[in-house]
Amino acid sequence: MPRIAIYPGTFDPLTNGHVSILNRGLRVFDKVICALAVNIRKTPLFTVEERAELIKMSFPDDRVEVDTFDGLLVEYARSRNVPVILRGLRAISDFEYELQMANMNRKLDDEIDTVFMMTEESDFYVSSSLVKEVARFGGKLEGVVPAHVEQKLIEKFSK
Ligand code: COD
Repeated sequence: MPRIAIYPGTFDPLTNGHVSILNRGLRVFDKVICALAVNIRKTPLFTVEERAELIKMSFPDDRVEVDTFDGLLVEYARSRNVPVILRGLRAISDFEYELQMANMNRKLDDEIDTVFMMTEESDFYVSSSLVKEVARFGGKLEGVVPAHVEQKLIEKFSK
């Protein structure tokens, strides 16, 4: 049986923090499904198609599948027959939110578990929201997001 995990998120846009978790996830799992949430509370800058394309450009091989889901994450995980959710942790502020989410998800389906990976030292301050703010004001994002993501941010904010 291949070991598969779902890595869910907004990915608006993909950052080097996400890339690191995906790369490290691929050392533990045979395949990672990067699941983009469609209907979220946040208003994304990038469309779901744009966000998916930016992930595929970084991970063109079949060990990373990019998919979308709408509604509850546990229902999506059940529909894919994948009982493992992969998440990244940066700081204490992440921990509280992640702990609540992991426990609520387990309450909804006790066969689904969440596996956490700690951020790398170089990425602990990286978030999609800060990246968008820096890009909006023309700041450099080298080493923070993949080059094709930086290019797309420049195009987005030059319109
Ligand atoms: N270093 C390490 N990890 C990082 C970094 C970094 N620099 N940046 C982000 N990450 C991790 C995050 O901690 C997270 O694990 C993952 O990458 C994705 O991050 P985001 O910000 O793109 O995604 P989120 O946190 O907005 O995703 C939230 C979901 C969409 C997964 C969640 O809201 C959800 O499941 N929604 C569906 C509805 C549902 O089921 N709700 C009930 C949940 S209890």
